[in-house]
Amino acid sequence: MKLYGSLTSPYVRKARILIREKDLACEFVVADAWAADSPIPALNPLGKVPVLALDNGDVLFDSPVIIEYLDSLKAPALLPASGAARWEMLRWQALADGILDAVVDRLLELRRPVAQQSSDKIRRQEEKVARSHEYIARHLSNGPWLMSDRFTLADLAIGVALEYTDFRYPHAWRGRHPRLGSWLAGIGARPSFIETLPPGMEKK
Ligand SMILES: N[C@@H](CCC(=O)N[C@@H](CS)C(=O)NCC(=O)O)C(=O)O
Repeated sequence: MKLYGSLTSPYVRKARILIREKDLACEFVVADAWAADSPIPALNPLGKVPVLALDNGDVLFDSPVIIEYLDSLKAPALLPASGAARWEMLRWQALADGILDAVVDRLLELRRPVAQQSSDKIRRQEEKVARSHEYIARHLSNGPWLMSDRFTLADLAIGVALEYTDFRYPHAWRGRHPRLGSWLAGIGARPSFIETLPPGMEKK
């Protein structure tokens, strides 16, 4: 099994963290989706990472599909197979992925020539992030986990989304949500998170 992706993509990082948490045998192939000679479009017509190449020749994308496949390989499940908890967990993942989409869209807009940037678009993405942080903070439990009594996909996905906010859209959100900041410090201390930090964010 091979996971294709970049060291900075948060969608790829979700899969890398799950692989590390479950100690799965999977080769990580560093591939840049944007490079002219990228192998990614031949594997995924959408031209996006992550891509998971299975040993039987099948190829899976995108990250929620890859997460669900990898999770099915070894217990304990980080995503429940059925019931209300499954839908709640998938909602957390959808929220996390939505934060990633908003931070990526904001970043791509800021990378355009200044004269072509839309301040409306940037503000709209920043509002999505702010509302989502507020939502997560409001739904925090008193313990270390968002759901259940152990680490789950909810913690994995939201932890990645908040650290990606720090990476690409650093701002003082902890001042508004100090408990969320403490929660993230706990999740971010897991070896799976530390070992997959994007270059430049490594903890000393
Ligand atoms: N919904 C996709 C998003 C993946 C995604 O946007 N990946 C970015 C890297 S962070 C990418 O490959 N972008 C290349 C492109 O959009 O052409 C997923 O969850 O896998």
